[in-house]
Amino acid sequence: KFIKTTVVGVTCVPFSGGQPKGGVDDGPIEMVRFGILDQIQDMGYSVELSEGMDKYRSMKPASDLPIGKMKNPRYVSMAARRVSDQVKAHCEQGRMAVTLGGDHSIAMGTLTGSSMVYKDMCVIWVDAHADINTPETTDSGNLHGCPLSFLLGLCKSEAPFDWIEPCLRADRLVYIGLRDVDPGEKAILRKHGIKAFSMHDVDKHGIGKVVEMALDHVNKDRSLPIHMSFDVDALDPSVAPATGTPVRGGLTFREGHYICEAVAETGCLVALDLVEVNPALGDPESLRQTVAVGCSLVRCSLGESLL
Ligand code: 5AB
Ligand code: MN
Ligand code: MN
Ligand code: MN
Repeated sequence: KFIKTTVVGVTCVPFSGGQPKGGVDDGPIEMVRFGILDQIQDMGYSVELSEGMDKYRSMKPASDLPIGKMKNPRYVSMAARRVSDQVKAHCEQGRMAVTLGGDHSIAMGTLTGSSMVYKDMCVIWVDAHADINTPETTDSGNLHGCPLSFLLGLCKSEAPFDWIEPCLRADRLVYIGLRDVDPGEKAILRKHGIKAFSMHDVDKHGIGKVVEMALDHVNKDRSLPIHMSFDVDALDPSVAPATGTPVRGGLTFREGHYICEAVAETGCLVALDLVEVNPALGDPESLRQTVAVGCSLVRCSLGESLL
């Protein structure tokens, strides 16, 4: 409906500054090594890769003292701004924008980028966590737990994040998979009436019904562009063990894939993030399993299972 080419615009973001564990910056390269780019091409797409993925690491400022509770604020801001430019460029060309992370703070960039081109887009956030802490409510100070508060305009526009224009409406955001939400985040979700389908809802209704309800909430007529931001920790740790903040009781392999398949089926997907794969955590088999499932979710989102 919105995608104008058979080109997939892939942005690799080897970035870990939004949280303290090293290794998540190797997520994209591991997915590339596993063959994600060839796999996308084998589906009949061509791939346009954003340039200079090495730059993300070298952007790290020599000094980046916390601002309030926020850790690495300048580094996170600079990286997200670059991601934003790269994703925006893909969207402007009518390409499907696929971003491989990296920690979830990079969504500050992916969503500002896509929303500049698709002003009325909606967002499906698949995650164990709500990632909606403000610089005030965050306990950890890790910015991968905060991207949505910036995108929704819930915190004041201050340096170094003053370049972020609030670009998302609370009624155009829906969650699937939540099971570890901070008290401050629960208050924000309630206050703004943000729709969330937790694991309890997945148990109660089944994933098919949950995805249908989620789409009905943000995209009743299936007429709006969709940006899906998929945190691999939405999956159960038995399915995706190599991630920084695993939470038990998550989505099964099939439930995760069903979400991607159903979103692909709408024909509305314009941008996808696959984040929080951390190859440094766990044994080689955990790594292989997590990277493989990440690649498989990307392919399903691009319509692999549609005949
Ligand atoms: B992820 C926590 N809410 O703010 C915080 O992995 C966890 O991108 C955030 O979903 C998890 O630190 C961020 C406790
Ligand atoms: Mn998460
Ligand atoms: Mn997340
Ligand atoms: Mn995580």
